[in-house]
Amino acid sequence: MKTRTNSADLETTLDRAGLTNPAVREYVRYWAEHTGASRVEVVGAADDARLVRESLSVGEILPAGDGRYYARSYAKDTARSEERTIVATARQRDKGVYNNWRPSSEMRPLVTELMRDASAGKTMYVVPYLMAPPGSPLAPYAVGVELTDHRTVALHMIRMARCGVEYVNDLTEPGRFVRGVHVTGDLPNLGQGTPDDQRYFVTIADERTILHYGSSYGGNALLGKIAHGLRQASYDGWVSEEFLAEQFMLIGITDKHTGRTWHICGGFPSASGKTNLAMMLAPDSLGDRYHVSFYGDDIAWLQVDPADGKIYAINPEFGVFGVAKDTNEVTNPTALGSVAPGTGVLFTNVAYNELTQAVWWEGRTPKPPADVTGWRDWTGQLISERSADEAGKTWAHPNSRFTTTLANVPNIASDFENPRGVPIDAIIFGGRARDREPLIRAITDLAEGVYDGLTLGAEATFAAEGVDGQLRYDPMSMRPFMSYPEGAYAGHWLRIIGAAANAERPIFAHVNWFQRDSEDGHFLWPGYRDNLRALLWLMQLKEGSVQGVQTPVGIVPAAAELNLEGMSISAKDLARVLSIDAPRWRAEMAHRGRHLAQFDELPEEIWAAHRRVAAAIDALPE
Ligand code: OXD
Ligand code: MN
Repeated sequence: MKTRTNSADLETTLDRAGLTNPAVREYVRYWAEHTGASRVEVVGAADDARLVRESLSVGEILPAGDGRYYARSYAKDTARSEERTIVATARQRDKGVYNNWRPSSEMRPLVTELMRDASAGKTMYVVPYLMAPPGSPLAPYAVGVELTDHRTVALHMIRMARCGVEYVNDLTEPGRFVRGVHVTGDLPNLGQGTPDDQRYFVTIADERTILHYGSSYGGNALLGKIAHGLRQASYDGWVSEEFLAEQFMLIGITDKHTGRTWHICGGFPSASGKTNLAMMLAPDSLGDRYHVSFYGDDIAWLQVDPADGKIYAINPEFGVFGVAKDTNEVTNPTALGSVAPGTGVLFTNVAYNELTQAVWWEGRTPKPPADVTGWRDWTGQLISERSADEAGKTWAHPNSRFTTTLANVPNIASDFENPRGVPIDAIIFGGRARDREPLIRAITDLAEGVYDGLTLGAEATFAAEGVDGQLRYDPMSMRPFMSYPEGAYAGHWLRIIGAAANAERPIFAHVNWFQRDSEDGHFLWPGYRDNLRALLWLMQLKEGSVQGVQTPVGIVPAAAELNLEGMSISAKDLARVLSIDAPRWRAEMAHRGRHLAQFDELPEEIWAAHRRVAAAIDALPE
């Protein structure tokens, strides 16, 4: 018989940890009793070294060289599960197209029951955290406490959020924190991906409660990041009418000659190179003049400061939970620097060499290590014992990750902890489009910018989802994180960005680094560091030093306006990435009309923007 925490021990534990907030203590008491955990431990950043030692000693993590660690997750638990993720509230009118809404009266008892005694025999780690730089005006929305019965999840949280009792002890309103409960469950018996799936990842947004059951993979188990940082925060931002919470990267570009820094944030659907862009360095030929600094690769919260009428953004996170696949010296040297020896990085589901403690993933080098001695794939199988049939299997899981704190990123901005955030000059959207979308098109009208974000999408692949050339729309890259109806979401965007003073309003742009030649398939634009050239043009356009060429879908650069120093591209390819393909755009407009029509109460300004763009495209010559 497993023992559960006894209440006197629990009080002593909370006292010793210095956890004084009475509402947090009450919450811990309830869930410790309900989940049947046999021990409770309060952890924060100061406990990291000890937790690492304990995890190493029982083999939950393995050493991956000096100050680097490695973990495998359960083989059927390797990705965020969108189908099992639910936003629940008491109000049917919160139901949107993408938020998988269910009544909280149904979901709370259901998940609570699944969690009953489900942590028996385990330790419940209490992780108080703050999803904001300390002192931020948005800090009241950023306080949370995650309870988790998985030590590796606590290690991830310490890398991804600011963690410690100091973030909850002195709240003006002690009960104002997000309550996140993570119970792993019996992973081999949860029917992942079958009709009997037992997993539930529920954000009860109007109660600021997150109940996640049935996974220990980061995307489902790090409740501070996606569930709080995006779903809960976007709901809070809407209800309070104060801010936006978006799946956006955030960078700064400094002109070393003038000392001016521009800040750009933006959304990209998965697999569109968002982390590579966020960690971009200036091309060598422009490096003497420009410096790119990193603020964040995945989440930004935006609000207007009435004092100066500017939009300010913070990255609420404290770390990077990046996809390892294809990360190498060319695609993202900054990411490699941020997982160097001594960084405390935690790799998940990459390939691991048990003799040398080296790690490897597809795309790290063109070919896997030639000598397979000691190498195991992400499932733990020795590569040397693979059968002929298994030879084609990847060594790392395609969604394998590295988790490292922001301070490890070599070009982290010196002011990344500024509580006020940084003023935003531009908001960009971009997908991976093999034709139609030019390199960059700038949008100066607010409604057209929001409309562009709402019609953002990723190209359907040939194999999977449907019609070639048609996008899988992913509004603002928030489709998996939408917490309230899309029509209201559009209205909230118009209100928040519209509250900026006219002269301070960010410019919008849509970017695409992925156009290909229709005959031989080569990429028309070199990408990676050279992408900075498009963003520099955007900043010059905003400041009026270039004019660009007006098209129905925005302003594109005149070829001579792009700084191409030290870069090679043929005149033909350049002309192609700066042109608008009228027939392809006409087809796209019809898809967009159907996409937008799904959303109830979409503001008239968005429909008007759609009609304006459609009419201008119709007026283009064939
Ligand atoms: C995601 C992530 O799943 O950031 O989008 O991990
Ligand atoms: Mn993300």
